[in-house]
Amino acid sequence: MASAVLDGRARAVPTAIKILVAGGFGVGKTTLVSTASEIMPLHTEEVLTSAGEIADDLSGVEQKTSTTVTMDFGRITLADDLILYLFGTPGQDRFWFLWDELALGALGAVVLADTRRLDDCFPSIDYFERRNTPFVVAVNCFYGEQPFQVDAVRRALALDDNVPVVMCDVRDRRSGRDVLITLIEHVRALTLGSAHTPVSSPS
Ligand SMILES: Nc1nc2c(ncn2[C@@H]2O[C@H](COP(=O)(O)OP(=O)(O)OP(=O)(O)O)[C@@H](O)[C@H]2O)c(=O)[nH]1
Ligand SMILES: [Mg+2]
Repeated sequence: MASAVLDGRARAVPTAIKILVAGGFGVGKTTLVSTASEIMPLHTEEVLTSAGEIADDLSGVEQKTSTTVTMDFGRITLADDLILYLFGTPGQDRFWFLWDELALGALGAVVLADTRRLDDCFPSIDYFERRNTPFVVAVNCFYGEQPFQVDAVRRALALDDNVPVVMCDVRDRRSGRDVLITLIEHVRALTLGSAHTPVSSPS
């Protein structure tokens, strides 16, 4: 291929991987895709109206004014040879019908959790467990606070020992990137059956 060889030097064609960013309503999925993305992210936000007050629990995110109605989309280059395409799911239950389409071809998932509403991430965890999709649980530390330890979250969610649980602040680019690196290393370990293959940074 013409683009694969430049000036006589073979150039690696990057691997592109589809990743889902899931979790309960208002847990920070759109924020994670936005801060991590190196391109202008695509959002499908609609304004929350009083009609949704019964269905949408805004406790802890009272300042939230909009919700994702289809998906978020972003891209991040994790290494010279590794690009992730990020697909954020909608958080409201009534958009579950979109999940199978969004999950098609995804190699892994981030399940965001908020320890004030931990139950909200069970449907996402169940979904990925049923599909055998590798996932990590990332606890979004709202206001930088996180009263629970990783082990306590793991026990509360009844996670297998091999499922990584990490703390993060989705408003911080580096933190979001670290979550994605943890996921890729987890996917690699499961695929290769090996313990740990670090992701090398782009030069
Ligand atoms: N203080 C604080 N606010 C946050 C944090 N993460 C997200 N937020 C806010 O919480 C709200 C929810 O964030 P979103 O990123 O829209 O959440 P979402 O999971 O995409 O929401 P849905 O698509 O409606 O399910 C927004 O108002 C964010 O600004 C955080 O770590 N700290
Ligand atoms: Mg959203």
